[in-house]
Amino acid sequence: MSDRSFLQWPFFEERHREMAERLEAWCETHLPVAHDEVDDACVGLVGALGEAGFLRHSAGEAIDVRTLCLLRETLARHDGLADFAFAMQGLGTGAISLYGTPEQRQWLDRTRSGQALAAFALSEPRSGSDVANIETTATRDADGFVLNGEKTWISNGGIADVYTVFARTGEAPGAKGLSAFLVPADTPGFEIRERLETIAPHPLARLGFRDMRLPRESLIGEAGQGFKIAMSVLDVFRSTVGAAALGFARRALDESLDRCRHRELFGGPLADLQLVQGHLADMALDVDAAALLIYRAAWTKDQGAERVTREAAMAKLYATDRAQQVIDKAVQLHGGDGVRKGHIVESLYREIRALRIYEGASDVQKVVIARNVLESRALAGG
Ligand code: COS
Repeated sequence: MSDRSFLQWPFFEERHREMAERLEAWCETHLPVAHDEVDDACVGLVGALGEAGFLRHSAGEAIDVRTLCLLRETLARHDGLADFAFAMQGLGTGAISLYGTPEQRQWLDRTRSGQALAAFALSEPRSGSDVANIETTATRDADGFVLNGEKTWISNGGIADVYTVFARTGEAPGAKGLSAFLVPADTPGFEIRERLETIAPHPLARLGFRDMRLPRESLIGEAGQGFKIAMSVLDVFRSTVGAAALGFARRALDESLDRCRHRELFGGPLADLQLVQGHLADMALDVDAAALLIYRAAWTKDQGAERVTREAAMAKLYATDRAQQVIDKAVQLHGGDGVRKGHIVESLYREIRALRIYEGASDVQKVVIARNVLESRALAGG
């Protein structure tokens, strides 16, 4: 059983602890699922998470970030694909949760029940980190907009029923000329141009929009506000990426503790060797420090902070970078088993890598944190 003492930290309320217990019991009977066919596995996971009621936390008027983080870290500890399936329902509908009209919000009933899959389409072949450089265009016509362009690295791309798509509407150059749109997958002009395979298989695709006609009502929030909408959605979900990394790291630590207690070497358990203890200490420290940053960011947002850009960036940067180190140590402590295909530690090693890239690469998080502390210093008149 994984260390659960963190649930007693003052960041949490009784409802969080109850949800975490219920989820843990659910994970023990439902996870992991087979990953041979990732599309089917994801659709099945979304259905099962919806039926069990957990997806209701993924979207809505008041998103509770602590609940999102607890869900992601617990699911990730049991099965990376289950975490992915849950996370995309939230990220894919985040803009609707925060800025959607009552009509747009009807989609939330379907994504929260697990009947519809959602996706967040921001990245493009020439604009991943540099969001202000988006080239997909949404041109106004008499009835609404005409969408043309391409998106890539889109999670749930190819299996989602609804996409949040960011495009250039041209109110101003750069970041101030973007808008967000709600795009059902069955809209004529929607193309799945390529399915993308990665080291840890997840449903991913490159998508195209060819002369796609969108009604005026598909605009989410105001025209020209797309960059801020994208950033505020990422502010909510970035700490949850850290939480997923934390779940992977906790699992790596748990597996390592079992291994080191039971594997005999030089006449005693591996855990008796001081160099091994050094690794275990580093791993435990990284796990707790990451958890503190994540739940600090989540708690701050849940207290009503308008922006948690710095807290969320710190949580994502630290938790994903340190989880990579924790998992690398776990591989080392497992010896040959650590790199054997199908071993849990081998799959964690593949799962963790993308988290330092997506939803704002580690390098971008450093830029965000540095700008934030410099700005605070300037405001303080230092
Ligand atoms: N919430 C609300 N508004 C925000 C914001 C946030 N988190 N971050 C920036 N803004 C606002 C700024 O205040 C600014 O508005 P004003 O000009 O009115 O002050 C505007 O948005 C532009 O911001 P900025 O000048 O910082 O834009 P940049 O193009 O320099 O942004 C970074 C650069 C790198 C920070 C941004 O593009 C980013 O986060 N990139 C990573 C994106 C990402 O996560 N990609 C992965 C795709 S999802 S898998």
